Amino acid sequence: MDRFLLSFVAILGAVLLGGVSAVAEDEAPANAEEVFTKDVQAAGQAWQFSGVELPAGYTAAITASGAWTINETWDKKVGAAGHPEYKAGDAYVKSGAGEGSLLVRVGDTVLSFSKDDEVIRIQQPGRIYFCANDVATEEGLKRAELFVQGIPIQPLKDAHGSGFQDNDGTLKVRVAVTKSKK
Ligand SMILES: [Ca+2]
Repeated sequence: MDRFLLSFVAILGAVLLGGVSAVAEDEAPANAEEVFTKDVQAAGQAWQFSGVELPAGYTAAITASGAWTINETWDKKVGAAGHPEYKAGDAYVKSGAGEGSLLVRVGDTVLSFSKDDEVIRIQQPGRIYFCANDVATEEGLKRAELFVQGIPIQPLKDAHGSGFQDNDGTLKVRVAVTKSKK
């Protein structure tokens, strides 16, 4: 009789535990958010790996804070949107975006911040990289190997000027990954 009762309690316990864990599994991942941060170096003429390889079916919400030095002749540091008045010319990594803006790359797609407090959302699967928008030069390429896990950015022919060499500081970039809403 005692043995029977013990077995019954054991089974009941297993059923209850099973039920609880099933509920937790259903609730947890739906809104779960995983956050990664990366200090992106202004001086790096390389696509700097965020640490995030976005799987299919997930969304990355990217925000940035802080300010970096992009051109020593400017009288100020700039944030993720780069210089408010200077738009990048053809020799820049991304022409048309703000000089010194934060660039985001996944696959062959390159996006730029146009406001310091913008949220850039990515759903394209793949590794997410960052870089400052500046002129890629031969000199900058020599220093690109300093950036572990980065993809060096080849200079355009005839690219000249101080490029990444006069850059300093970092932006703190936050990548929040969630399951995409169906
Ligand atoms: Ca520069």
